Amino acid sequence: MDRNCILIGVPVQDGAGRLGCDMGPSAYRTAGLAGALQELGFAVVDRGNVAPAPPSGPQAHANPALKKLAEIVAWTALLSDVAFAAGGEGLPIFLGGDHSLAAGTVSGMSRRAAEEGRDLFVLWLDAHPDFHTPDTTKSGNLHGVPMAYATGRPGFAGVFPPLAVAVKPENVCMLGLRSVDPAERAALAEAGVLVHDMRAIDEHGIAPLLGAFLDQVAASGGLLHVSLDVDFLDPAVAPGVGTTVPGGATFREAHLVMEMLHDSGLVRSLDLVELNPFLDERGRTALLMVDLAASLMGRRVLDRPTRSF
Ligand code: 4U7
Ligand code: MN
Ligand code: MN
Ligand code: MN
Repeated sequence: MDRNCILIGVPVQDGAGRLGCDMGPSAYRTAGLAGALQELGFAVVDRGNVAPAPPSGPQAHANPALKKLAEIVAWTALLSDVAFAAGGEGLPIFLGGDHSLAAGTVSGMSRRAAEEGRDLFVLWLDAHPDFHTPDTTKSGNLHGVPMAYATGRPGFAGVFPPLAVAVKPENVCMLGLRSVDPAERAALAEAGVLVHDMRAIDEHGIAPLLGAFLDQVAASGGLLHVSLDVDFLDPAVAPGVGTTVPGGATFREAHLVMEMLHDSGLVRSLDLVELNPFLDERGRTALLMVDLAASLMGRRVLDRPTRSF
């Protein structure tokens, strides 16, 4: 694991259906992310927040439900370049911001991997697959499309920035799904994405499912990008999110995923997305996300700080 950690604030909220995700980067800083990583021995650079120039006007599309298309296209183009560059300098952690940011971070990291002659693998930790296209989304919220974009699904040509290197669908593992729209279900099956929904986690336990995927990444010599949506977690432990879905990952399931990721040594980049501090309770979701990031970066269970709320 790279010992240089690069924090990049991405205060995008135009991809989500409600306001508040733009405060995510501040909440992670307030919850002590940089200090937690420094304690683990990382050299941490906080680059502050990035933002694209505002678009000159709306971008037309046949789907009238689409919201803020021009804005999200601008974020995607910017973040793809930012991720490509930062991915070559250290381990970038993207502090969202809504999940539309992954259209940029995943596509940029995919280009970075190709530059190194390797494949990008993506671990997608989310209640949702975010596998809509601009044509199939009914809500029109573009945080529901980034993985379809990054894997090169049809429907983005001439709408989103052209992809330098598409992620192979068979290199994607989605863990924790429990809210999938019909169009997404069909597209996931057609593309051949590996999906472990909450029922699979209940039946088999999360460790063997993740372990098999990590073995596959290691065997192929790939780079691993992790995209952690707050709603992967059960709303009982992580209320600070716009899209709560019951039946999510427990505190320990989530930490175990992070601990296994650390032990694998495979992670090259991380998204922390969908935190909505306006909906949080005394910062507990922000603190949990920081703790999870610390577990991923090597903090052991017995070294966890004691906290009460
Ligand atoms: B998130 C949804 F309909 N599929 O398209 C949609 F259920 O980044 C949700 O995972 C998208 O939180 C959720 O609006 C996007 C809905
Ligand atoms: Mn998501
Ligand atoms: Mn989600
Ligand atoms: Mn969400």
